[in-house]
Formats: sequence, C-alpha cells, structure tokens
Amino acid sequence: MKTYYVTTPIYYVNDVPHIGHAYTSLSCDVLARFKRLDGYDVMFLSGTDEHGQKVAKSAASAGVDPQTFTDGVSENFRGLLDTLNISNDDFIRTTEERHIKSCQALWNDLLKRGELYLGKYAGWYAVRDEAYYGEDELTEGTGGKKIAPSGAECEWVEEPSYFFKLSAWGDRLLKFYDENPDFILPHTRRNEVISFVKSGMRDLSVSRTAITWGVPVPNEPKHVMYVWLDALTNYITALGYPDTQAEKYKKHWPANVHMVGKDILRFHAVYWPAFLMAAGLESPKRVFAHGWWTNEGQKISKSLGNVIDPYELLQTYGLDQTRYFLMREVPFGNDGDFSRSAMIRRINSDLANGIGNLAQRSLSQIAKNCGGVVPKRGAFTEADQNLLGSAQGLLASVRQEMDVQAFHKALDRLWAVIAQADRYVDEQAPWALKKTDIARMETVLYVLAETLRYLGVLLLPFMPDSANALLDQLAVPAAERNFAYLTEKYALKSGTPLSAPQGIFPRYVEPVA
Ligand code: ME8
Repeated sequence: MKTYYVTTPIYYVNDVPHIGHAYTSLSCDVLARFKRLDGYDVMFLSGTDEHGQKVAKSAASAGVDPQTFTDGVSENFRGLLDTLNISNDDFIRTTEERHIKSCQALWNDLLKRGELYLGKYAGWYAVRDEAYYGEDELTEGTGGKKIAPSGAECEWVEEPSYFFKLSAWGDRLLKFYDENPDFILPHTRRNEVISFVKSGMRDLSVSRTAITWGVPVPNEPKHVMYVWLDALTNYITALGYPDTQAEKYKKHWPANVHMVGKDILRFHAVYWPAFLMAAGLESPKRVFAHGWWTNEGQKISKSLGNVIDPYELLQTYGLDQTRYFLMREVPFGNDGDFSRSAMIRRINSDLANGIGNLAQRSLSQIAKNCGGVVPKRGAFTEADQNLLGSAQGLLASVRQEMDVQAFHKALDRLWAVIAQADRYVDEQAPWALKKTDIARMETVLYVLAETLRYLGVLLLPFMPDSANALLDQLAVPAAERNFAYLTEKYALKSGTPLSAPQGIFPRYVEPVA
C-alpha cells in the first residue's frame, strides 16, 4: 500500500494557540485527508514542544511548575485541533516517556559515532527563538541590545556544553539538496538555505547547563538537551524510534512532508538532516515552508494586541468557511494578509454564490421537477460531455497541485469547473426545457448532479462537513466518498431518492451593530 507521512511543527506551549498554528495544522490536515481519499496509508502527526528556556520562563511567570503548566497549555493545542476538525493520527508531547527515551537513544548513538564532543559555549542566544546566533547576524537595538534577524532579543550565554559537529556536514548537505531539488519548497526558500550552508557553519551547541527543564543528557547530570535537538526528534519518536524495525517506522520513515512556517526552516532543512545523516538515518523527503499571516496589513504581535484568535474566526464565519479562506486566499508559500473584508468576499462570492448556489439551483430543480429522485439520463450532447469531461479530469489535475502543496491552485481548478457548470446551466436553461422537452431537462439536471458528485468528493479534504452535506443530498453512499469512485462506473443512478435540498453555504451578512 502507498504510504504518506505528514507532520506539523510541535508547538511551544508558552502561549495560547493563534491563527498561525491553525494555518499550519490545517494545511497538513488537507494533505492528510486528500492522501487518505487517494488510497494512501496516512500517518499525520501533531503535538507540543514542552521543554526549553522559553517554556520554563512562561511557567515561572504563571507561578506554576513547568509540568503542571505544560499539561494545561498542551490541552489547549489539542482542543484547537479538535475544533478545527483536524484528523491527526497521533499527538505527541515532548515530556512523554516515549520521547525522552527516543532522544536519549539518538544522543547515545551520535556520541558513539563521534559526532558530539564536550566544550564550552560562549555566545549569543535568543530565548524567544531558542536559537544561537553569531555576532555577525545581529543588529544593535535600543539601549545597545543585541537583536536577532527575527527581531528577538539575544542574551550572552557562557556555559559548558556538548557540541554537534555540524561544520563537518556542509558539503554533504549541499550534495543532498542538489540530489533532491524538491526537498525544500518553495524554491525561493531553498536558495536561502543553500546560501546559509555555503557561508560555512559552526558546530552547534546541543546541550545546556544553565537550565534544567529539558531531556536529561545520559550520564551527564548537569546537562539537558538543547530544545531543538529534543523537538526535531519527535518526528521519529512517534514512529517508534529507536526501534527502527518497528512497523510504523518501516512504513512511514522518511516523512513525506514536514510542514513548517518560514521562521523555522533552518532547523528543519539544515540541522535535522544533519542530525539524521550523522546517525545513519534517512532524511525526510520534503520540508515545505509556508508564509506568515499579517492582520489587516500589520505584523501580528501580542504587544500590538492584534493576535487573531482562531476560535473567534470559527464562531463568526463558520468552520468550513474559515478552512476554505485560509487555504484559498493566499498562494501557499507566500505571506498573506488577513482582513475581514477579504474573508467576507470569499464567503459570499466563492462559497454562497459559487458552489452553494450551483448546488442549490440544481438540487431544488431536481426536487421540484424530477420527483425528488436522481433524474433520468438520456443521450449526452457535446455540451454535457464537455462538462462531465472537465469534472472527470479534475482528480488528475488537483492531485498534481496537491503533490506540490499548491492548495490555492487545487481550489482554483475546482472553481473553474464550478464556473463552467454555471455557464452550462445558463446555456441549457433547464427551467425553459421544463415547458418544451422534459427528457432533455432531466438529462441536463442529471449532468449537473453528477458534476456535483465529483466536486463534493474533491472538496472533502478542504471542507469535510460541508462536502459531506452535499454528498448526503446527492445520496452518495458513505463507502463511495473517495477518489477510487470518481469514475463513470460509479455515476449517480437515476431514480435514487434524494432528500429535500438544503442550502450549504449561507451568505455572510454583517451583523447590525
Ligand atoms: O517554532 N503566520 O513552535 P511555535 C503563519 N516549537 N504561521 C505562523 C504564524 C503566523 N503569523 N505564527 C506562527 C516552534 N506560525 C517550535 C517548533 S518543530 C520540531 C518545533 C506557525 O509554537 C508556523 O508554522 O513557535 C510556525 O512555524 C509555527 O507556528 C511555530 O510555532
């Protein structure tokens, strides 16, 4: 069986979940659902990143011990996934025993292979990024503060530390990128990574002695692991590492896609493959770095008080509407701007007037004029065949877009067929045929219903509830709601009783203040 492994980053539990977390998780969910419907054995992983200085600090300012703190916040992230209808197969927490064992096993292996050595770190560290920076990367902020390229404030750190021999892996990483041109997508980001590696890398500090909230380094009571070595390992922990003969590991490693925001690409595309190669393990097949959302043109930040609460979006606009907007509005990989007006425009033009209206006008005519059953199909005209041909061609073209995570383009393809179906209804005018040629009217409505079946099944990954509501109204059996059934052989059967049509996408009307 074909397999597919997709992961979200594991989220820091220092904060409440926001639109960025929702976005990354949603993109993975759409991929995972698509691949399941396409016959793959899918593993979809999400979780929380619970160690490190940043989380320890948040726990301290909340006045609770880190474990109690992380237990609470981790639940919020789990809750967000449920509310967004995310279909992850596992949820990993880095404080779990299975993960601590896995990190320690990887550590021991790297040590045994001579990839780690004990030294002393003296340099800059940004707690917000949990990242080390070289002097040359920093700029001067107010009061002489050192600022990382991300905007995070850095502090000077001096401590005994283990190092990973990252400097030795530059050439092998470059060779790996060269041999795997689609390892980093989008390609613009790939170039950034390659120039970072080409500029020469220092060895990486991978243990800390100034903090205690982390995975203990084996046989070194004063050291805990650097939080990124700990965090990245989650992707193999969940497959059963260190047991590389475990069924899940054999089936799903290397991962097909690690989905990440552009802010954490370096960790996934440089450090992670280097750790893996050094341990003699395979590197993932792809890291996709998506862009960042701004809010009405402004950078999202807690200090500006403009953080977008995903729960509020769902409540105001609806779950599937929000899922659709996030996947459609911005070319996946680019930065994007959230605005209420853009959200409302998408809901009203693409959903209510687009797929919603097409379904409603087709199904209500069937209910009124065809006795509430799937209409009788006569011989197909060229116009019928054109529309059905486009619907049948969708799977191949949508699949191609999904294989490069071009969600917006996949949706464009679907909406092109919706537009074609709208033109078809206008041209065929089944309401006029009702008076002149009932048999032809039935065929036209049949063609529309069958086109809606294709659209409904292909919309399942994006808007599972609404697409299922559409397929319910077409009486498509649950077992036939997957891509194997998108052929003529499983076309709707004339005479099948249909339930009374119900609107799927209402227009959004701004509440009166
Ligand atoms: O970085 N727009 O966790 P994190 C889009 N624990 N996406 C955004 C965003 C925005 N404005 N803000 C955040 C970590 N994100 C580490 C990961 S993985 C081994 C460890 C998303 O809680 C984006 O996906 O800071 C980003 O990569 C992720 O949230 C960072 O989450």
